[in-house]
Amino acid sequence: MKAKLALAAVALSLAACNQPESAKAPAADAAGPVAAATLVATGAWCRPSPNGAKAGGCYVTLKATTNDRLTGGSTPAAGSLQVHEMTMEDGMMKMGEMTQGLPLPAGQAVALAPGGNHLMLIGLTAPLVEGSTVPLTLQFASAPAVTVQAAVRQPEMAGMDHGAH
Ligand SMILES: [Cu+2]
Repeated sequence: MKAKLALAAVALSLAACNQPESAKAPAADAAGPVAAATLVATGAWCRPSPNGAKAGGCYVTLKATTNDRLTGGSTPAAGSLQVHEMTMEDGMMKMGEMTQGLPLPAGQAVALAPGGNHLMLIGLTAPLVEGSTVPLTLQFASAPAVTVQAAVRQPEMAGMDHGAH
């Protein structure tokens, strides 16, 4: 249910983003340095990858100063880093790359979390080991790239995890 709401919000944001880029104010001088597109990334973490897994999920909370989009990234820990979304298809959760990127409305914290949008490390060069850290460089449509150190750990809300054991 939570994921559904998040996806609805994403759809709304996408609609809002369809305004032409040319509508942007041409001169930022008068407004001062506040106009610079910057991004704050907090609480980055990755799930430990099971033995032999070639992909892993990572999560982070992003807050942009101007309307922006998370378009992708890179990490030395894997061949590629993609932005994924979860969708419900025929009663099954499926994930896929957000080819348009993840919308980041100005001043709004956008959380990537288990069950919803996430960062996918594909082609892991080594297993993600609990207790280690993984550098993730995130790329945005407007803001300069940001590198975060993601802690590899188990999900916090273990009580909500009805995983198959
Ligand atoms: Cu994924």
